[in-house]
Amino acid sequence: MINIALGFDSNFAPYAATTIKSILLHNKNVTFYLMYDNLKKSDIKKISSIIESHNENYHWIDMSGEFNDLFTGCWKSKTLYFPLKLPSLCKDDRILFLDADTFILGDLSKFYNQPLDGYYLAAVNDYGMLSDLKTNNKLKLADKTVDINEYFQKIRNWNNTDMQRYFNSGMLLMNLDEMRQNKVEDKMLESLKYNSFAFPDQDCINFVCHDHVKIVEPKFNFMVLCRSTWDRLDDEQKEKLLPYKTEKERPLIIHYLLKPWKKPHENIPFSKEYKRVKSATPYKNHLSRQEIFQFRISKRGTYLILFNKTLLKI
Ligand SMILES: [Mn+2]
Repeated sequence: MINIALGFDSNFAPYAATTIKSILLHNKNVTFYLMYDNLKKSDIKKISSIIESHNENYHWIDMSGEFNDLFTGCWKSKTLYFPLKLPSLCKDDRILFLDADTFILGDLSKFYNQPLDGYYLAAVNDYGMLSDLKTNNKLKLADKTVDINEYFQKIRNWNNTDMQRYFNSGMLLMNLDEMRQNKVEDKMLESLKYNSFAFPDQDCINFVCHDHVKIVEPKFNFMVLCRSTWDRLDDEQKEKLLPYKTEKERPLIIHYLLKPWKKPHENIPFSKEYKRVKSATPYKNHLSRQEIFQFRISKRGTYLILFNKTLLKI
């Protein structure tokens, strides 16, 4: 038995449906915990029908009263806070939380059932963030804007060694028993009152769980990065990730930081497969704003996309 949680609203329903479909294609005995806010009845119907067609189980969890006044940064959606509530929402011993921009390429059961004794969760180091630390990018906090290094070193007080254990929150294999025993949910919700987090959910979970996380291989949350972030990675890191980037090897879980529905598909790993799986859902005719029309001239490429067809590419 595998418990899987997602959190989303109607804007993300077509992509959450694709994540769910990709799970169902490779896995049996799954129970979904679907946390939602601002979701249309038609989305609930469509996604329920996907899961029912595979004879698996689901629970819809209405989160509309929760997290109303919190900072959501450029994400503009409070759905990012939903995983913090999982220790009380799911009574089972563990759950796999996945962002709705992830895509599953295989059988999750071995990964799901790995030993987690003494850990609150298993997650993947955020190598994209380590790359961004080499820049002077600005980060938006609730009340001000700060330099990325100033934020992590001075405000969060996390040095370089700490950052090697800083994990991405798009994939969290949560040991719910251990979290409940240590009142981790209360600690996370409490920490939101006294801290200004730049990456609200991710930094809050890192803040509370930092010393209790099992860091796992990047193939369990292979983050697809934009080109400049990729270029700044260490050689060792690039070598590890390249087989997934070039589709020579299949990661178990892809996390599309760069969205296949926003960029020309051919530039994004496993995007053909993503497109195929999306077209096997009730959202097969859905197009994002960028798929309907996109025109770009730059050093990195010139293209015109109209109704999901690349008409011009240089
Ligand atoms: Mn994500």
